[in-house]
Amino acid sequence: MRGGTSKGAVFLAADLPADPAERDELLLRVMGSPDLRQIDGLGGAHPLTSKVAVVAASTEPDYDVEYLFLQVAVDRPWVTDSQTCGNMLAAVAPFAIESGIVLAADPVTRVRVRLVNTGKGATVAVSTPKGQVTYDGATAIAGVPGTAAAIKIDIESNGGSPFPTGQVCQVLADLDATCVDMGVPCVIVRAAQLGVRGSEPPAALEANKVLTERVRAVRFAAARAMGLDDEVDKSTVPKVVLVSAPRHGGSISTRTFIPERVHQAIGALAAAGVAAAVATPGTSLDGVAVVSDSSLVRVEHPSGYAEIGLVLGADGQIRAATDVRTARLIATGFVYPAPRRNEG
Ligand code: NQM
Repeated sequence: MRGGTSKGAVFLAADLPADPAERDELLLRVMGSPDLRQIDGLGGAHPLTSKVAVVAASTEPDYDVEYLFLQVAVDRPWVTDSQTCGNMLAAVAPFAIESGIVLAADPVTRVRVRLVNTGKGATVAVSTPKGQVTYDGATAIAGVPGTAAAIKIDIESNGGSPFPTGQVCQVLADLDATCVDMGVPCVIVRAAQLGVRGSEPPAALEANKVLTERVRAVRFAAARAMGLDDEVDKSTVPKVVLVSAPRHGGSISTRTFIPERVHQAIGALAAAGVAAAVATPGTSLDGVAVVSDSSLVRVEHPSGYAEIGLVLGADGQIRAATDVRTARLIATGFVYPAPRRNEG
């Protein structure tokens, strides 16, 4: 399925081995990793197209669905559950309806999803006229050709502050940095402090070795500050977001290291984190972001922009973020995993 600007394989949990090591070994063979082209599997040779969602009915009273996200590395024999993915979340909700986990309503079905990786929740509204999922519609999202049915995602902040270090701005690896977590931990730094404009194409940023070393250093420092695994090579978080002044009428311009490749757009939950920082005074975005309405933040990225709604409580705290994505069912059926390599 395509979910937002990502693509991956979506499985029922019951169809995969229960043992995580066995499951991950199987998923590497399903996706064709490790191999830069993923020529022998379903993967699309980029982290954004090498994703897996594992879906099950929830036994928790507040949720319908359990969604475990797994990132399958392209060039390494490595699968990690260190992050969730807001883009694939847009695919998980219609999948849960189509596989009978959630009963469809007419014309919209609200699916309450527990994000297993983070323990947080989201509500996803899927277009289901006459009780049938429809992927067709008039909504365009940047980074995806054409239009499709809108899938509205409400991301709960679960009451906590989005700033996990307790500070909205701090110096990390000699940079003014904001650590934020609206579902995917991010560290936000100004592109100018790293000697780049922040409008460069992803490939140019990936090829800049001086830059990528500094990005790695700030990622390491932020992982420590946020209490994450500081063995950054074993995790895909935090993401490093380079920000600069908006160029197309938005609130902020972004380029996001996820964490080695640069996103062609921006993650849905990463965008929610950037929006939270835009709406909060005193962050590393001060003097760069243009804030006209802090309840609707337009986050520019390499393919266009994402529009994030913020729901603020009476105390000014961020209660939830909303994002509109689309999804598409591309194929259903059987996948034939590549043979184990040591078996020839
Ligand atoms: O931040 C890519 C994506 C993502 C994550 C990544 C995501 C999110 O765009 O919610 O969706 O940051 O690795 O799929």
